[in-house]
Amino acid sequence: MTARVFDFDRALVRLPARSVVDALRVGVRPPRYGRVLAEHRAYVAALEAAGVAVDTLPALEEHPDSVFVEDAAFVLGQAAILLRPGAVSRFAEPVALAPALNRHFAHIDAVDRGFVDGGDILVLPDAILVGLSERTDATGARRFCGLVGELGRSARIVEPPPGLLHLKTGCALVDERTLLALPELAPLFPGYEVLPTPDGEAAAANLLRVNGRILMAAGYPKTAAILAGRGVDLVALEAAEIALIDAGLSCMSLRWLSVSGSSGPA
Ligand code: CIR
Repeated sequence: MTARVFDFDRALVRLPARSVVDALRVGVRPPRYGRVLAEHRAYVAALEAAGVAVDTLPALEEHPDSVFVEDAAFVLGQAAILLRPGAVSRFAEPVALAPALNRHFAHIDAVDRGFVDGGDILVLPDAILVGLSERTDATGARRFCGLVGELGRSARIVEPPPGLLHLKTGCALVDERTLLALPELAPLFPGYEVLPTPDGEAAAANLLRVNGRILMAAGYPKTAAILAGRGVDLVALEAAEIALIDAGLSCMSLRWLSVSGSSGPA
């Protein structure tokens, strides 16, 4: 059976640092370290229960946002691309991640100009999208698309409406033909069925499809009702503490399929 873009058997995560209380985009209050740690533990357990072997890296106190490994690199099958996060305090995170990526990937490349955060990269069955944002600029996005092209895959740039931290703050793949997305993002996905996030539940959009499961933030009953009955197991995870720093479930891991024959957009 051909693998799907959300079939994964490996993931890389990094333990949250105590300095996460000083992370970027603090909203109503800073997160509590103990609660972030608890959310992270449950997240890793959910990945493992979904069939993923997780490599957990040590916390990096000097990088408050380093628990959000997704923003520092992009991984696909046997290859990894170091990104260039667009926030000054996150510039060094890709370098810190490189030794771990070297352990897992035969081919490693790097975006060498501009800025790209992994939260702006969405892998769909027919395309890899990179969204422009305050963290991802046109130069970085073009360099990223070039590197993806060298891997024999194609990526294209999209321009989501302003206001979101990242493209994936507002959308996620539910199955091979369906996304959950903020209504204003729907035009970015021609050819797909787009389930609009229900009123008051925009924060549920950053869910994570992993193999036969959907990991979603707890506390969004209307979204859970929409997703129920679509042939996937729904796993609700506490994510309220990381939401205080504008983070969701996709950001806490890099995920890939290590066995050969992994699928993805051509
Ligand atoms: C930041 O502002 O960079 C972090 N506080 C949140 C990063 C969330 N990352 C993601 O959605 N991919």
